[in-house]
Amino acid sequence: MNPYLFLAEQLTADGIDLEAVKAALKAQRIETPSWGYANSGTRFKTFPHPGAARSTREKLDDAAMVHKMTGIAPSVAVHIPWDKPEGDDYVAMRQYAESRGIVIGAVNPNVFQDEVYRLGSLGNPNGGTRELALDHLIECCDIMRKTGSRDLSLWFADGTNYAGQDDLRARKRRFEEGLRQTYAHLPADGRMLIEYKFFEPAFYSTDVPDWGVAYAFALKCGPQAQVLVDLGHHAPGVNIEQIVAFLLDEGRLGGFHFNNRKYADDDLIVGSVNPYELFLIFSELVSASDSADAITRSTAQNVAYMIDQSHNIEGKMLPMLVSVINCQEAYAKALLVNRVKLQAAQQAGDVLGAHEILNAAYKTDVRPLLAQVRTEMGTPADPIAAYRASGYEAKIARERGTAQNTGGYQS
Ligand code: PSV
Ligand code: MN
Repeated sequence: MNPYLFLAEQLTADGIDLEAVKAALKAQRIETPSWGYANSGTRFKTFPHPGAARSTREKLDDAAMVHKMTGIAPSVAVHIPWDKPEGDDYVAMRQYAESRGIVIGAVNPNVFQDEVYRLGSLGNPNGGTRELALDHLIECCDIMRKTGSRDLSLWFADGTNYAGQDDLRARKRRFEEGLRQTYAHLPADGRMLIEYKFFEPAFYSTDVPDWGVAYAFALKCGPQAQVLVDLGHHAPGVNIEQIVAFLLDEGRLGGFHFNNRKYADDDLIVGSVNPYELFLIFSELVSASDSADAITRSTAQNVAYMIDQSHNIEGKMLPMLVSVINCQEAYAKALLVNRVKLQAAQQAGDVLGAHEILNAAYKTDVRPLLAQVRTEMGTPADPIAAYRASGYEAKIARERGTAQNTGGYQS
């Protein structure tokens, strides 16, 4: 029997509405990052990859190919100034993306690379430097208007390296002020997503170190400010799905940066080390998108799902495709949780019964279901095989050669 039909029969018998699951999978959207298509490295070495994008246009071409293969990655996050176009022509950038069948997604300001930011940006003790940072953030709000982006995605490298280096309360106040001012410049329907990171590059104190601080700042700014959860930015053992649940319930979960953190930060393929965690995160999102509470429901339905990865030794396009597919598989499994039975087991205090219901969905092989969904969408049933067979990898290597720059950090 066809594996999809076999699975469909089983799921339907278990009370799962298969048509609703397929519709949700077709509507799933994962944003890829422009910086994931260019060369990047560690602090020690960059191993350039043949064919890696050398310009923003090439990054958009590659993102368009990922979308063509998967059908669920139609937008690209940009990093300014890494993606600053010639003559600041952001309208042309938007048009180029659209001509490739994709759109510009989140705008990521960069207030961490210039010499002037040695002691920070919005938290800098120097008022002139804070002004410069603010000007750039406001410029990015204008870029959002030109590119049609909904989200301003904020991450700050700010912090201190030594006790006594700066006044911690004063830094907090400077941040609050800078964020409030930025908020005032958001486009009418725009959002500000505040990303946290518990360490690096500052190692003694970090100005936005965890979700609680990001949440507090978001509350102070207003309803269009929400928290961005980067999976790479937690200490080992932190229960990320619980943070997700809390922020969803508070209406303050704005988006994700997907990746996998084994040692530190954000450069491994999402779901590669801990697919169960990714499933549990998606499970919270699926559960919230069906919540009786209107705020929780609309928050879940408006989450921006973004990948934040820049691969160093595994190539560029294939790891991005695998990342999108891992998110798709985790979401598919989360959609298969029998929530009626789960709730009944929870109410009955059936600890392991509830755990088993969740795990039954996790253990389902969703690949036949996804192949069917992709076929119905008119995209390749096996995106990886289709990409390998497309000749794209050889074509870009031939046309672009091997760029020597760490292009993820330059346009
Ligand atoms: C910082 O580690 C981060 O997660 C932020 O989102 C940056 O914008 C991104 O990585 C790219 O370096
Ligand atoms: Mn990030």
